Order: sequence, then structure tokens, then C-alpha cells
Amino acid sequence: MAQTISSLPAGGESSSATAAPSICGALQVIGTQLSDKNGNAVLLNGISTLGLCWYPEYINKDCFSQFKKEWNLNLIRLAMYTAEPGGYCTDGDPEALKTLIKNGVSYATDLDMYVIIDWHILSDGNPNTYIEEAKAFFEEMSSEFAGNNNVLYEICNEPNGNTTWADIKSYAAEILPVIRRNDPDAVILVGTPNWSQYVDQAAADPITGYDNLMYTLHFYAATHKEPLRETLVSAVEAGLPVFVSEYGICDASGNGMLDYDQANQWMELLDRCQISRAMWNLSNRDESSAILKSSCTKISDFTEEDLNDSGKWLYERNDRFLAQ
Ligand code: IDC
Repeated sequence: MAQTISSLPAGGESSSATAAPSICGALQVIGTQLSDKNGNAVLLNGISTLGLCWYPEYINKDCFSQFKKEWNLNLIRLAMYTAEPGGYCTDGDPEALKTLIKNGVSYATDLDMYVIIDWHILSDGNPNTYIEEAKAFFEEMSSEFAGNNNVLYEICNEPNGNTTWADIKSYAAEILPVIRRNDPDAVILVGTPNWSQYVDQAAADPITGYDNLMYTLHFYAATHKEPLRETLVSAVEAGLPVFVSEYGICDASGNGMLDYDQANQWMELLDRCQISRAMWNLSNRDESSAILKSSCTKISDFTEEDLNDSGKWLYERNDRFLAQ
């Protein structure tokens, strides 16, 4: 039965921006809602790395710890490009990248935070391009982290180009059993067509036969506005569990002006629907989506002076969020 937005869980005491694995236990997806082991709504709120291959230095425990303790974030997304320069399937160093992921997961685990392992397809467009590599990767990751209740698997960042929902379903049909053989319950995030925007297509034809799946919607507030919010609302009303595993408050290039008004409209919607989210990106790259100024060479213990406007917005918002 379709839910309406007003009938969605309101959040309240049971859900918290600082939900932690030690308290929530194994996550589960109930209807559209990410939930704890007791069925209470859970909100994950965090930050995504930029490419691990480009910015390995931010994978350090002090850095993650500050996000948890001072920014009230409970989620780190580890974005591992598959086909950009330094990518896992092209000219990158797969062993070094896997070591970074294992380190990142272990820091998040020690800090009682959630962590997404993101197979970050982008210029490869169709996740089937490197499906054999993806299978082997998720086989290794899910066997390594089967015992962790804080790890989520994101099996394809942003299918794009001519990739159809049918292509993604066929990819998922190969990858999901690989993960499920090792890790029967972990939450798995599935990308949607057109850079993870067509959640309506997933809602019309969801993947069946698996629990604890969520579908991703990505937005960049200066580019994606009311029409994409309407797509999101319709998909949720149709019963689709949605996870915003990547968003920016700049434009879709990862750069340009920040649109605070649109960002606030997005956040109101995500808060109202209790939709989890991770902001792009943790780096000092010279682009407005980076949370650090390009002049900042620190890799932890950031101060306000080190932050770009995107970083200030995230920090301030989470302070306010907690005070609500
Ligand atoms: C961007 C980075 C940018 C990099 C580019 C291509 O911000 O530094 O040069 O990738 O490699 C996405 C993607 C994400 C993009 C981001 C901004 O998931 O990889 O990062 N974006 O363009 N989808 C929509 C926007």
C-alpha cells in the first residue's frame, strides 16, 4: 500500500542524527524507512570522500573522529572511482584502494560510525562495464565485513548515459547474491538511471527477492530543484526506500555558486521524510563542493578558517539540527 509523505514516520526521539551502530544494532529497511534493530527510524547523516585514489590522506581516524564529535555526523562514504584516472578498474592500484577502504571501515567502526563502501562508477556509465571486477570486489568486501553492522554497500554510484533501469537490475541480479552469500542482512544501496535521479523508474519496477535494499537519489541543489524533489516524493509515496548517498549544494559539476535556498528546501524534505544523506565532498580540491579551502593542508583538526562555504554550511546545519 502506498504511503503518503504525511504518514511517513515523523522521526522524534527514536530517530537521531547521531544514531550509532552500537545502539541501533543491525539496520533494516521497513517500508521506505531505514530502521534500527527494533524498528525505530534511523537517520544517517554524513560526508562522502572525493576519490580515495586522489585524496587518501583524509582516511585517518582523527579526521573521522572530528566529524563525529564536533560535526555530529555519523556516516562516512568511501568513494572509490572505478574508471576515472587512478580508478580501481583502469589504471589505479586495487590493493592500495582496498587497503584504504579497510582502514576507513576500521576507523569508522572504532568510532561507532556508519560507513558506505561506494563502487563509484561515473565515466564508465553502465555498471555492467566492469561487472566481473565488481563481483570480485564485493565478494571480498562482504566476506571481510560480514560481521560489521555499520557497513553499507553501494553497488553503483551513478549509472548514466544510455544505461537503463533494466541494465541496472540485471547488474544488481549478479551483485546482490554475491553480497548476500556472505552478509545476509547488510543494507545495500542501488543506483538509478541518469546519475541516480530516476528513482521513479525504480519505484515502478523495484528489485524483488531481497530485503534491506535502498535506492539512491543524488542532487546538486543549484542544478536540481523542485522537479527532482517531486520525483523523490512520488517515489517514496509509491513505497520506494530512498537514500541520498551523495548531494551537493553547488551545481552538478561539483563547482559553481552555492544555492542555499534550494539546499534548505532539500533538507526540509529529507528531514521530513527521514531520508539519510551524505554530502559531497571531503577534500581541499579547488571546487565549491569541497568542504575545505584549497589552502588548507591539514588532514584533521580543522578549524572554521579551514572551511569552504560548503563546509561551513554543513557544520552549522548540523549544530542547528541537533538543537531542534
Ligand atoms: C566530481 C568531482 C570533481 C571531479 C569529477 C570527475 O567533484 O573534482 O573532477 O567528479 O572525476 C557526481 C559524481 C561525482 C562528481 C560530482 C560533481 O558522483 O563523482 O565529482 N557529481 O561533478 N554526480 C553529480 C555530481
